Amino acid sequence: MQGISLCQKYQDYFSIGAAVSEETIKAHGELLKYHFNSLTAENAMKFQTTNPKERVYDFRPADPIAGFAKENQMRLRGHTFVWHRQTPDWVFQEGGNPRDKQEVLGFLSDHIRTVGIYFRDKAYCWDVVNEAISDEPGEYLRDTLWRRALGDGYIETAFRTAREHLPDAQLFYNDYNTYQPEKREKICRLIRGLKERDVPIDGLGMQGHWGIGRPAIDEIRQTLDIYAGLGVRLQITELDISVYDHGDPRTDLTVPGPGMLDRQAEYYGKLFELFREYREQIDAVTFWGIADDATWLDQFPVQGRKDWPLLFDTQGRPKKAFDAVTNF
Ligand code: HAH
Repeated sequence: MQGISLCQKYQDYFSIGAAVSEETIKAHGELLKYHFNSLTAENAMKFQTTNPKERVYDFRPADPIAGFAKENQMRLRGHTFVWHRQTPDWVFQEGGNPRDKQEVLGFLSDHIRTVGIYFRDKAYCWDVVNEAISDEPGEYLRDTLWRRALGDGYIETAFRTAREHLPDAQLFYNDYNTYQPEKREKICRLIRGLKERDVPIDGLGMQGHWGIGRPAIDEIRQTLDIYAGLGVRLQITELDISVYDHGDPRTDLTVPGPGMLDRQAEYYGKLFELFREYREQIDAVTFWGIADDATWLDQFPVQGRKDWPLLFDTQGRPKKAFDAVTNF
């Protein structure tokens, strides 16, 4: 590898992360070592992977990721203890019948304790709760199986349990669409409420699954100003910039359409200029992937539609967007 290293260029600003799997580490090991100083397991540390059955824990998928991070002196983010997706059914029901509150509470604390302690010396922070806020107007918390089983207090319980076993980890709440004014209000309400009750929360993760030109840079700036006032650390935890506008009907592109990569580069450039301004608040910016050959956006929101949302192309070569974020 030669040329500018992304994480070196940003060493006085924030760490630069990538979401990875064992496969993408194999495909892009050298790129990762050269440009990134932090990792998140895209799936390997989620509930359904680490704790697929009652009392059964499996760290084989996560071990190579944690090992690679350690060998290469990279930081590791834990993702995620409590989420309504990628969590097995056995947690909430047995033989079709909902479990009672005490049982589910037992599983929650067993999970956080076992997984947390396993990664205690490896992960410096955890997304303790992911996506608990509702997207519905007028509704505060999302209707999830966790909430149905445990009531609104499950969020607080998760953070307190995490702190009990992980005295030194940074504990995060993580969500998407964090820039939308109504959702932003709800996120502020959640974090203020937790802090008022002395619940141990250290940070807010803004996922950052965005698109070219959306949200507007000013909306993100306003959002950062508001969250900066909460007294928690901020991270961009899952950044990718889709090349598609809302309502773009094309689903069969095999290479990016005309102008897409230029617009993407321009947006990425402005975004990182903004992030640099907020370096006092932002500790890390993590991309949800490494290079355009493997991205969850190939399946979301349109199944099978190729997307090119990252800084490196399908061959792992730096894109225009890379130049835009490193040219300062
Ligand atoms: C994120 N959700 C999750 O935090 C991450 O764990 C997953 O791998 C990808 C994206 C984003 C999301 C979603 O899954 C469904 C609807 C909207 C947003």
